[in-house]
Amino acid sequence: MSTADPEKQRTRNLKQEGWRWELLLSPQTKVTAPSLSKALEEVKTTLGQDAIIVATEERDGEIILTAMPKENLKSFSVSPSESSSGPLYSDALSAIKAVCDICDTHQLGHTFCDQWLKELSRDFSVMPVGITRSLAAIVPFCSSWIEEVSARQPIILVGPPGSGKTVMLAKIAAVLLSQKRKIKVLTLDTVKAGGALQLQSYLEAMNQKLLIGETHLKSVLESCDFLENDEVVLIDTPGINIMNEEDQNFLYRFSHEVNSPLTLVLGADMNPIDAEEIAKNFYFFNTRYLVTTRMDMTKRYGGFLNAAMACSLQIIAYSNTPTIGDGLHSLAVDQMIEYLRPAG
Ligand SMILES: Nc1nc2c(ncn2[C@@H]2O[C@H](COP(=O)(O)OP(=O)(O)OP(=O)(O)O)[C@@H](O)[C@H]2O)c(=O)[nH]1
Ligand SMILES: [Mg+2]
Repeated sequence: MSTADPEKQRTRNLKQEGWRWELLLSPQTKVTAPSLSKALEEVKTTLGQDAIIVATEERDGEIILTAMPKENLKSFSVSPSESSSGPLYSDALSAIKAVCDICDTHQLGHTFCDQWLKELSRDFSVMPVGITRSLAAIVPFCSSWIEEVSARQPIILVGPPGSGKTVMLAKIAAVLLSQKRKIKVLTLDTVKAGGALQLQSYLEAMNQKLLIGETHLKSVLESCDFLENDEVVLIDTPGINIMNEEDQNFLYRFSHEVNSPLTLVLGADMNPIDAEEIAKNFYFFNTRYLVTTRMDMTKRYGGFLNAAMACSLQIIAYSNTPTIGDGLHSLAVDQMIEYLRPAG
Protein backbone atom coordinates (compact mmCIF):
# COMPACT_ATOMS: atom_id res chain seq x y z
CA MET A 1 0.00 0.00 0.00
CA SER A 2 1.49 3.33 -0.96
CA THR A 3 0.62 6.54 0.81
CA ALA A 4 2.68 8.62 -1.59
CA ASP A 5 1.25 11.98 -2.56
CA PRO A 6 0.88 11.87 -6.40
CA GLU A 7 2.13 15.44 -6.80
CA LYS A 8 5.16 14.73 -4.63
CA GLN A 9 5.77 11.54 -6.61
CA ARG A 10 5.50 13.41 -9.92
CA THR A 11 7.99 16.04 -8.75
CA ARG A 12 10.32 13.29 -7.62
CA ASN A 13 10.05 11.52 -11.00
CA LEU A 14 10.81 14.75 -12.80
CA LYS A 15 13.77 15.36 -10.53
CA GLN A 16 15.02 11.82 -11.20
CA GLU A 17 14.60 12.37 -14.92
CA GLY A 18 16.70 15.52 -14.52
CA TRP A 19 19.45 13.67 -12.73
CA ARG A 20 19.51 11.03 -15.42
CA TRP A 21 19.95 13.64 -18.11
CA GLU A 22 22.61 15.43 -16.14
CA LEU A 23 24.34 12.11 -15.69
CA LEU A 24 24.19 11.34 -19.40
CA LEU A 25 25.53 14.78 -20.19
CA SER A 26 28.37 14.58 -17.67
CA PRO A 27 31.78 13.95 -19.21
CA GLN A 28 32.53 10.25 -18.78
CA THR A 29 35.56 8.09 -19.47
CA LYS A 30 35.66 4.43 -20.60
CA VAL A 31 38.46 2.18 -19.44
CA THR A 32 39.08 -1.33 -20.84
CA ALA A 33 41.32 -3.81 -19.02
CA PRO A 34 41.80 -7.57 -18.79
CA SER A 35 40.70 -7.70 -15.12
CA LEU A 36 38.50 -5.76 -12.71
CA SER A 37 41.38 -4.77 -10.44
CA LYS A 38 43.41 -3.47 -13.42
CA ALA A 39 40.40 -1.51 -14.70
CA LEU A 40 39.78 0.02 -11.24
CA GLU A 41 43.47 0.92 -10.95
CA GLU A 42 43.37 2.63 -14.35
CA VAL A 43 40.19 4.55 -13.45
CA LYS A 44 41.73 5.78 -10.19
CA THR A 45 44.95 6.81 -11.96
CA THR A 46 43.09 8.66 -14.71
CA LEU A 47 40.22 10.25 -12.78
CA GLY A 48 41.47 10.25 -9.19
CA GLN A 49 40.95 8.05 -6.10
CA ASP A 50 37.34 9.20 -5.68
CA ALA A 51 36.23 8.49 -9.27
CA ILE A 52 32.69 7.19 -9.64
CA ILE A 53 31.89 4.08 -11.67
CA VAL A 54 28.79 4.76 -13.75
CA ALA A 55 28.54 1.46 -15.66
CA THR A 56 30.32 -1.86 -15.98
CA GLU A 57 30.41 -4.21 -18.93
CA GLU A 58 32.18 -7.47 -19.77
CA ARG A 59 33.02 -8.01 -23.43
CA ASP A 60 35.25 -10.65 -25.04
CA GLY A 61 36.82 -11.45 -21.67
CA GLU A 62 37.67 -7.81 -20.98
CA ILE A 63 36.19 -5.47 -18.37
CA ILE A 64 34.92 -2.09 -19.54
CA LEU A 65 34.29 0.51 -16.84
CA THR A 66 32.58 3.82 -17.56
CA ALA A 67 33.58 6.35 -14.94
CA MET A 68 33.47 10.03 -14.15
CA PRO A 69 35.31 12.32 -11.74
CA LYS A 70 33.93 12.75 -8.21
CA GLU A 71 33.11 16.44 -8.87
CA ASN A 72 30.26 15.30 -11.13
CA LEU A 73 28.65 13.51 -8.19
CA LYS A 74 26.65 16.67 -7.57
CA SER A 75 24.42 15.51 -10.44
CA PHE A 76 23.06 12.73 -8.22
CA SER A 77 22.32 14.92 -5.25
CA VAL A 78 18.87 14.83 -3.78
CA SER A 79 17.34 18.27 -3.40
CA PRO A 80 16.98 19.44 0.17
CA SER A 81 13.50 19.24 1.60
CA GLU A 82 11.47 22.32 0.78
CA SER A 83 10.44 23.07 4.32
CA SER A 84 13.00 23.77 6.97
CA SER A 85 12.16 23.29 10.61
CA GLY A 86 14.15 22.57 13.74
CA PRO A 87 16.21 24.84 15.95
CA LEU A 88 16.68 28.49 15.02
CA TYR A 89 19.60 30.73 15.94
CA SER A 90 19.35 34.50 16.34
CA ASP A 91 22.52 35.23 14.36
CA ALA A 92 24.90 33.59 11.92
CA LEU A 93 27.66 33.13 14.48
CA SER A 94 25.43 31.11 16.84
CA ALA A 95 24.34 28.88 13.93
CA ILE A 96 27.97 28.35 12.89
CA LYS A 97 28.90 27.48 16.47
CA ALA A 98 26.00 24.97 16.69
CA VAL A 99 27.15 23.22 13.51
CA CYS A 100 30.79 23.14 14.64
CA ASP A 101 29.78 21.74 18.05
CA ILE A 102 27.72 18.99 16.39
CA CYS A 103 30.56 18.07 14.04
CA ASP A 104 32.96 17.97 16.97
CA THR A 105 30.72 15.84 19.21
CA HIS A 106 29.92 13.34 16.47
CA GLN A 107 33.46 13.19 15.11
CA LEU A 108 32.45 14.51 11.73
CA GLY A 109 35.63 15.57 9.97
CA HIS A 110 36.68 18.84 8.36
CA THR A 111 35.22 17.99 4.96
CA PHE A 112 31.78 17.36 6.39
CA CYS A 113 31.91 20.46 8.60
CA ASP A 114 33.15 22.66 5.73
CA GLN A 115 30.41 21.43 3.40
CA TRP A 116 27.74 22.01 6.01
CA LEU A 117 29.00 25.53 6.82
CA LYS A 118 29.24 26.40 3.14
CA GLU A 119 25.63 25.34 2.64
CA LEU A 120 24.57 27.06 5.88
CA SER A 121 26.01 30.38 4.67
CA ARG A 122 23.28 30.50 1.99
CA ASP A 123 20.74 30.97 4.78
CA PHE A 124 22.41 33.99 6.38
CA SER A 125 20.29 36.51 4.50
CA VAL A 126 17.26 35.66 6.66
CA MET A 127 17.30 35.73 10.48
CA PRO A 128 16.82 33.67 12.58
CA VAL A 129 18.98 30.98 10.98
CA GLY A 130 18.05 27.28 10.88
CA ILE A 131 20.58 24.47 10.47
CA THR A 132 18.21 21.78 9.16
CA ARG A 133 17.94 22.77 5.49
CA SER A 134 21.69 22.91 5.09
CA LEU A 135 22.12 19.42 6.57
CA ALA A 136 19.44 18.06 4.21
CA ALA A 137 21.30 19.66 1.32
CA ILE A 138 24.49 17.70 1.98
CA VAL A 139 23.03 14.43 3.32
CA PRO A 140 20.09 12.90 1.40
CA PHE A 141 17.37 11.66 3.76
CA CYS A 142 14.55 9.61 2.27
CA SER A 143 12.09 9.28 5.14
CA SER A 144 9.13 7.93 3.14
CA TRP A 145 11.07 5.08 1.52
CA ILE A 146 9.28 2.17 3.21
CA GLU A 147 5.84 3.47 2.13
CA GLU A 148 6.98 3.90 -1.44
CA VAL A 149 8.87 0.63 -1.97
CA SER A 150 8.20 -0.54 -5.50
CA ALA A 151 7.84 -4.16 -6.54
CA ARG A 152 9.89 -3.24 -9.62
CA GLN A 153 13.06 -2.65 -7.66
CA PRO A 154 14.51 -5.43 -5.51
CA ILE A 155 15.80 -4.51 -2.06
CA ILE A 156 19.32 -5.87 -1.92
CA LEU A 157 21.27 -5.52 1.30
CA VAL A 158 25.06 -5.56 1.20
CA GLY A 159 27.66 -4.62 3.77
CA PRO A 160 30.59 -5.65 5.91
CA PRO A 161 30.33 -8.85 7.99
CA GLY A 162 28.12 -8.46 11.06
CA SER A 163 26.74 -5.03 10.11
CA GLY A 164 23.14 -6.18 10.68
CA LYS A 165 22.00 -7.10 7.15
CA THR A 166 20.03 -10.22 8.05
CA VAL A 167 18.22 -8.67 11.00
CA MET A 168 17.45 -5.59 8.87
CA LEU A 169 16.15 -7.74 6.01
CA ALA A 170 13.82 -9.56 8.41
CA LYS A 171 12.65 -6.21 9.80
CA ILE A 172 11.90 -4.89 6.31
CA ALA A 173 10.01 -8.13 5.56
CA ALA A 174 7.93 -7.75 8.73
CA VAL A 175 7.06 -4.12 7.97
CA LEU A 176 6.08 -4.90 4.36
CA LEU A 177 3.88 -7.79 5.51
CA SER A 178 2.22 -5.52 8.05
CA GLN A 179 1.41 -3.20 5.12
CA LYS A 180 -0.22 -6.22 3.36
CA ARG A 181 2.54 -6.30 0.74
CA LYS A 182 3.67 -9.62 -0.71
CA ILE A 183 7.35 -10.52 -0.46
CA LYS A 184 9.81 -12.94 -2.04
CA VAL A 185 13.00 -13.49 -0.04
CA LEU A 186 16.30 -14.88 -1.26
CA THR A 187 19.56 -15.29 0.63
CA LEU A 188 22.91 -15.71 -1.05
CA ASP A 189 24.58 -16.28 2.29
CA THR A 190 25.62 -19.87 1.86
CA VAL A 191 29.09 -18.85 3.08
CA LYS A 192 28.56 -18.43 6.82
CA ALA A 193 27.53 -21.57 8.72
CA GLY A 194 23.96 -20.95 9.86
CA GLY A 195 23.62 -17.75 7.82
CA ALA A 196 20.60 -18.96 5.83
CA LEU A 197 19.20 -20.75 8.87
CA GLN A 198 19.13 -17.47 10.82
CA LEU A 199 16.97 -15.79 8.17
CA GLN A 200 14.86 -18.92 7.71
CA SER A 201 13.90 -18.94 11.37
CA TYR A 202 12.90 -15.24 11.25
CA LEU A 203 10.79 -15.90 8.14
CA GLU A 204 9.16 -19.03 9.54
CA ALA A 205 7.78 -16.88 12.33
CA MET A 206 6.15 -14.79 9.59
CA ASN A 207 4.93 -17.83 7.62
CA GLN A 208 7.19 -16.97 4.72
CA LYS A 209 9.54 -19.25 2.86
CA LEU A 210 13.14 -18.54 2.02
CA LEU A 211 14.91 -19.22 -1.27
CA ILE A 212 18.55 -20.13 -0.76
CA GLY A 213 21.48 -19.79 -3.15
CA GLU A 214 22.55 -18.13 -6.38
CA THR A 215 20.65 -20.61 -8.55
CA HIS A 216 17.44 -18.71 -7.72
CA LEU A 217 18.83 -15.27 -8.47
CA LYS A 218 17.88 -15.05 -12.15
CA SER A 219 14.27 -16.17 -11.71
CA VAL A 220 13.79 -13.99 -8.63
CA LEU A 221 15.04 -10.92 -10.50
CA GLU A 222 12.88 -11.74 -13.50
CA SER A 223 9.82 -11.80 -11.25
CA CYS A 224 10.38 -8.05 -10.65
CA ASP A 225 9.47 -7.52 -14.31
CA PHE A 226 5.94 -8.82 -13.83
CA LEU A 227 4.10 -5.91 -12.32
CA GLU A 228 0.99 -7.96 -11.58
CA ASN A 229 2.97 -9.96 -9.02
CA ASP A 230 3.38 -6.83 -6.90
CA GLU A 231 5.76 -8.86 -4.80
CA VAL A 232 8.70 -7.03 -3.27
CA VAL A 233 11.91 -8.98 -3.75
CA LEU A 234 14.31 -8.94 -0.78
CA ILE A 235 17.86 -10.27 -1.12
CA ASP A 236 20.30 -10.90 1.72
CA THR A 237 23.99 -11.34 0.92
CA PRO A 238 27.05 -12.66 2.77
CA GLY A 239 29.24 -10.18 4.65
CA ILE A 240 31.67 -8.52 2.26
CA ASN A 241 35.15 -7.42 3.29
CA ILE A 242 35.49 -4.72 0.69
CA MET A 243 39.28 -4.58 1.17
CA ASN A 244 39.54 -8.19 -0.01
CA GLU A 245 39.94 -8.70 -3.76
CA GLU A 246 37.94 -11.94 -3.85
CA ASP A 247 35.02 -10.21 -2.11
CA GLN A 248 35.31 -7.26 -4.52
CA ASN A 249 35.10 -9.68 -7.44
CA PHE A 250 31.98 -11.26 -5.94
CA LEU A 251 30.38 -7.83 -5.53
CA TYR A 252 31.37 -6.80 -9.04
CA ARG A 253 29.81 -9.93 -10.60
CA PHE A 254 26.77 -9.69 -8.36
CA SER A 255 26.03 -5.99 -8.94
CA HIS A 256 26.48 -6.55 -12.65
CA GLU A 257 24.02 -9.43 -12.62
CA VAL A 258 21.31 -7.72 -10.55
CA ASN A 259 21.73 -4.40 -12.40
CA SER A 260 19.81 -2.59 -9.65
CA PRO A 261 20.98 -0.14 -6.97
CA LEU A 262 22.24 -1.85 -3.82
CA THR A 263 21.62 -0.83 -0.20
CA LEU A 264 24.57 -0.60 2.16
CA VAL A 265 24.02 -1.66 5.77
CA LEU A 266 26.42 0.01 8.21
CA GLY A 267 26.52 -0.08 12.00
CA ALA A 268 26.05 3.41 13.49
CA ASP A 269 28.90 2.59 15.87
CA MET A 270 31.46 2.58 13.05
CA ASN A 271 34.00 5.40 13.07
CA PRO A 272 33.55 8.11 10.40
CA ILE A 273 36.84 7.49 8.59
CA ASP A 274 36.24 3.75 8.17
CA ALA A 275 32.57 4.28 7.33
CA GLU A 276 33.46 6.74 4.56
CA GLU A 277 36.13 4.50 3.09
CA ILE A 278 33.85 1.46 3.11
CA ALA A 279 30.97 3.44 1.57
CA LYS A 280 33.20 4.77 -1.21
CA ASN A 281 34.29 1.25 -2.09
CA PHE A 282 30.71 -0.05 -2.12
CA TYR A 283 29.65 2.96 -4.17
CA PHE A 284 31.90 1.70 -6.94
CA PHE A 285 29.56 -1.27 -7.22
CA ASN A 286 26.28 0.56 -7.64
CA THR A 287 25.42 1.04 -3.96
CA ARG A 288 23.08 4.03 -3.72
CA TYR A 289 21.09 3.62 -0.47
CA LEU A 290 22.14 3.43 3.15
CA VAL A 291 20.58 1.78 6.18
CA THR A 292 22.15 2.15 9.58
CA THR A 293 21.84 -0.33 12.42
CA ARG A 294 22.74 -0.35 16.12
CA MET A 295 21.68 3.27 16.65
CA ASP A 296 21.10 2.16 20.26
CA MET A 297 24.76 1.29 20.73
CA THR A 298 26.30 4.71 20.23
CA LYS A 299 25.70 8.37 20.92
CA ARG A 300 27.95 9.53 18.10
CA TYR A 301 26.42 9.35 14.66
CA GLY A 302 29.30 10.63 12.55
CA GLY A 303 30.00 7.26 10.89
CA PHE A 304 26.94 6.80 8.71
CA LEU A 305 26.43 10.55 8.15
CA ASN A 306 29.96 10.86 6.82
CA ALA A 307 29.42 7.81 4.59
CA ALA A 308 26.12 9.20 3.25
CA MET A 309 27.59 12.65 2.58
CA ALA A 310 30.75 11.36 0.90
CA CYS A 311 28.83 9.27 -1.64
CA SER A 312 25.39 10.92 -1.71
CA LEU A 313 23.87 7.68 -0.42
CA GLN A 314 20.21 8.13 0.46
CA ILE A 315 19.53 7.27 4.10
CA ILE A 316 16.38 5.19 3.98
CA ALA A 317 16.01 3.64 7.44
CA TYR A 318 17.63 2.83 10.76
CA SER A 319 17.38 0.14 13.38
CA ASN A 320 17.92 0.52 17.12
CA THR A 321 17.20 -2.96 18.49
CA PRO A 322 18.16 -6.50 17.50
CA THR A 323 14.50 -7.62 17.85
CA ILE A 324 12.71 -8.23 14.56
CA GLY A 325 9.29 -7.30 15.97
CA ASP A 326 10.53 -3.79 16.83
CA GLY A 327 10.67 -2.99 13.14
CA LEU A 328 12.73 -0.35 11.45
CA HIS A 329 12.45 3.42 11.51
CA SER A 330 12.55 6.04 8.87
CA LEU A 331 14.86 8.96 9.47
CA ALA A 332 13.80 12.50 8.66
CA VAL A 333 16.31 15.32 8.73
CA ASP A 334 14.57 17.19 11.60
CA GLN A 335 14.75 14.06 13.70
CA MET A 336 18.42 13.64 12.84
CA ILE A 337 19.10 17.18 14.04
CA GLU A 338 17.43 16.29 17.34
CA TYR A 339 19.68 13.23 17.71
CA LEU A 340 22.75 15.32 16.90
CA ARG A 341 22.13 18.22 19.28
CA PRO A 342 23.40 17.91 22.82
CA ALA A 343 20.72 17.00 25.35
CA GLY A 344 19.40 19.72 27.65
N1 LIG B 1 21.70 -3.62 19.57
C1 LIG B 1 21.44 -3.88 18.29
N2 LIG B 1 21.91 -5.03 17.74
C2 LIG B 1 21.64 -5.27 16.43
C3 LIG B 1 20.91 -4.36 15.63
N3 LIG B 1 20.83 -4.88 14.37
C4 LIG B 1 21.50 -6.06 14.41
N4 LIG B 1 21.99 -6.31 15.64
C5 LIG B 1 22.80 -7.45 16.10
O1 LIG B 1 24.02 -7.43 15.36
C6 LIG B 1 24.48 -8.76 15.15
C7 LIG B 1 24.72 -9.00 13.67
O2 LIG B 1 23.47 -8.97 12.99
P1 LIG B 1 23.20 -9.75 11.63
O3 LIG B 1 21.91 -9.28 11.08
O4 LIG B 1 23.38 -11.21 11.79
O5 LIG B 1 24.42 -9.18 10.78
P2 LIG B 1 24.84 -9.57 9.28
O6 LIG B 1 25.32 -8.34 8.64
O7 LIG B 1 23.74 -10.31 8.61
O8 LIG B 1 26.07 -10.55 9.57
P3 LIG B 1 26.79 -11.52 8.50
O9 LIG B 1 25.74 -12.23 7.76
O10 LIG B 1 27.64 -12.40 9.37
O11 LIG B 1 27.63 -10.64 7.64
C8 LIG B 1 23.43 -9.68 15.73
O12 LIG B 1 23.83 -10.05 17.03
C9 LIG B 1 22.18 -8.80 15.78
O13 LIG B 1 21.28 -9.22 16.78
C10 LIG B 1 20.43 -3.14 16.24
O14 LIG B 1 19.81 -2.26 15.62
N5 LIG B 1 20.73 -2.96 17.57
MG1 LIG C 1 23.70 -12.15 7.67
